[in-house]
Amino acid sequence: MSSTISSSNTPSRMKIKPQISCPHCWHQFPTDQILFISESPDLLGDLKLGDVEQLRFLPYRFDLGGAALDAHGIACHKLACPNCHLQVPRPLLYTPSFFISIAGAPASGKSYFFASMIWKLRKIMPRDFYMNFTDADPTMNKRIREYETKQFTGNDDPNKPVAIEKTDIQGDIYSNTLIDGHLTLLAQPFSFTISPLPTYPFRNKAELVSQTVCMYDNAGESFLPGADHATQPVTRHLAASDAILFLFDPTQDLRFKNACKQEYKQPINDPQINSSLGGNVRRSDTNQSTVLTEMIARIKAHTHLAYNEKIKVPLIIVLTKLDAWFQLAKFPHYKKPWKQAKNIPINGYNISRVEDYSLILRRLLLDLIPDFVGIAESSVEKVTYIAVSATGSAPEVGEPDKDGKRPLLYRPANIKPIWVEVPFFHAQTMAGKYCVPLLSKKADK
Ligand SMILES: Nc1nc2c(ncn2[C@@H]2O[C@H](COP(=O)(O)OP(=O)(O)OP(=O)(O)O)[C@@H](O)[C@H]2O)c(=O)[nH]1
Ligand SMILES: [Mg+2]
Ligand SMILES: [Zn+2]
Repeated sequence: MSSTISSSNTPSRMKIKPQISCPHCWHQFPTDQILFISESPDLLGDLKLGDVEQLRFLPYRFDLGGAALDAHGIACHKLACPNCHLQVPRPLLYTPSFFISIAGAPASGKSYFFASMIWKLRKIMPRDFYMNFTDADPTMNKRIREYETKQFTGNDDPNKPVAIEKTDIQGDIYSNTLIDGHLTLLAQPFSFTISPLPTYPFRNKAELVSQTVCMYDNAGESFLPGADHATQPVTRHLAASDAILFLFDPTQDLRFKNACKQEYKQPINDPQINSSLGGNVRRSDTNQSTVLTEMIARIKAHTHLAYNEKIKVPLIIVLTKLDAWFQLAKFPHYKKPWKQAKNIPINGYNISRVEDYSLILRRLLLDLIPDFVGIAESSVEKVTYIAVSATGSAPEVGEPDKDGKRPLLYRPANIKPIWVEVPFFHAQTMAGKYCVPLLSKKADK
């Protein structure tokens, strides 16, 4: 079967991996157990997914091009996990996977950040690193494409104010399936492939840099204490991830907000800090230190770590909404952390610059919320602090909606993200993945 899958639309050089992890249920299985999704309209109904889904099957007939044939002789191309029956993006068969969890309290800025990060990576990877960053499966990434369109191009007019809606705890970014006979709700992964462009200078490293990245955007409520259930393991990706981005929102922390008010000479124009501006500002009722503690407890429980053992996967604390509290950070500058070095023909990632900023942010957090730093660093081996802004500016307060609430809105033409791609590069580097070349300290001089 392996040779059959490789023969159709994949360069012959790329070998099929012997084992893969499902990005929905994290079940690891030998690749020759992978199922196909039938395409004949008469083969509706699947044992695990219900009546409206196409039947999943283990093929035994193939056409001359190597595509699996379903019971009605129709060639099938989509693949599915043998455990949960959900669709597995094809590039996962050929390239190493890299799983990233995005965690954080409700309204901490996860969805805006996720959309900005992906939007920027699609641009920066080909332009600055000669790598392609693209959807592993466009249908599975429909939601993130919608976010990107809304946030950056606008559906018709880039000057028309828009908002990304709050992530729901149910709906089309979740899938219901039967696992061990129980109806189970799983979070939809978003997956992307990274592969070198023909202009990539290190062709012999092509296999090392190629990968499929899977990420998750949950509702903040799913990270709150008490929300982790065996039949709704929507945040179990935390235990399977190669890196975790925990989003901390300074505008939701009273100590941070007070420090901002003291630091800024003029009134701050963000309704999330300055309540006199009005607007329907969403906030988490649960303290963000508690959300971090809960996340750590879940990872330890599901990876069977002892209470005193530290988590080994890197943790990036992403401080969001930097535009609202930039002055407090007192950065000397905030330049992008990569540049063309003399000794390499493409840009190199300046890890030491990111670490210098991380120290500045760590000091600020130690001053304002030392308990948060304590929780992170006593439980995780590698912690880095990175400040970002998904939008680059404050939201404006819109006209009252039908419920009389005034929404927070952005005009796509005005959105200018700051450093949103850096947590991704850093997560990869910290996890020992070769995605972008590193700039040596000497080259940075
Ligand atoms: N000033 C500023 N506000 C932001 C930024 N990113 C998001 N926001 C605001 O933060 C609010 C919450 O953002 P979301 O991305 O929806 O937060 P979330 O973490 O996905 O929330 P849930 O889906 O409820 O978990 C929105 O009202 C945005 O206007 C930013 O970079 N700067
Ligand atoms: Mg969200
Ligand atoms: Zn699965």
